[in-house]
Amino acid sequence: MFTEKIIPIVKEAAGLMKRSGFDIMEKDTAANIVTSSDLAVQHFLVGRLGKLIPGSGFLCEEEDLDDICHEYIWIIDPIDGTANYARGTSDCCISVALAKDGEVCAGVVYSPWRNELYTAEKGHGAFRNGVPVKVSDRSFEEGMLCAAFCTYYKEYSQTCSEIIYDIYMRSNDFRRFGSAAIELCMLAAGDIELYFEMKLQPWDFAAAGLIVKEAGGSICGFGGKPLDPFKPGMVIGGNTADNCEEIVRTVQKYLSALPY
Ligand code: 2AM
Ligand code: CA
Repeated sequence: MFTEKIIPIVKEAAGLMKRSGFDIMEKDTAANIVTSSDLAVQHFLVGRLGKLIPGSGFLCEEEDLDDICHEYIWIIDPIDGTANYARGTSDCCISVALAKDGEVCAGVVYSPWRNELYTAEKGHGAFRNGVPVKVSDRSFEEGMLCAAFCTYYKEYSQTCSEIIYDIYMRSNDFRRFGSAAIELCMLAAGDIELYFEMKLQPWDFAAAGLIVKEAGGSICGFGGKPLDPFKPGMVIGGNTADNCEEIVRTVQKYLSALPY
């Protein structure tokens, strides 16, 4: 099993996520930051995971290592929820996915301050701290939605807010934790039921997307299309296929095509 080999490396990498003494740098916009810890965690993971599968490639958030012409590709977010991390709040995690021949086959999401380790291997179920998890059976009306307003692309925030409002008015409530990977893992574990993000990067959803599927949930892109683990895209999730499709339909009331 790949996850057994990935877990100790990810846990060791988490030791580089210091609570203080890291530097914060801006990327393309003031909202988009990176810390010295993101860079240290990514550097460590690339070195150690590359040795697990010699010849494997990498798609990572913090460095231009995009190199996806390989049988095995690691898709890595060294810290998902960097804004939370930089403020000292707990909702941040390391996300590592392994794709074989273009399909994600293993996923590990580790949140040290929530003390949650989510894992999945294709065809073998999903786990939180070693205990099997599955999605809840709540209805759409009882569902808790996680979504965000597209912080990195605020030109889409108005549309996002209309879609979120529409779902919110017909469901139980809405939460925004600030880490897509954690929110998707919460969907897998039955803590929330509904998920919508206008535009995520592959490293935000690759590992957690497999964890959702292995927990019996549904995840897809705009129009219900399968997600491409190497391309940015809209991410829609549901505890059931029906609830996922209801979000797909809701999105289509506001958007006839992806705006990017
Ligand atoms: P990141 O920390 O890896 O950049 C979707 O919500 C994604 O947007 C999150 O997974 C997170 O990814 C990023 N994000 C969340 N809150 C944010 C904020 N306040 N500012 C910028 N990016 C944020
Ligand atoms: Ca990140």
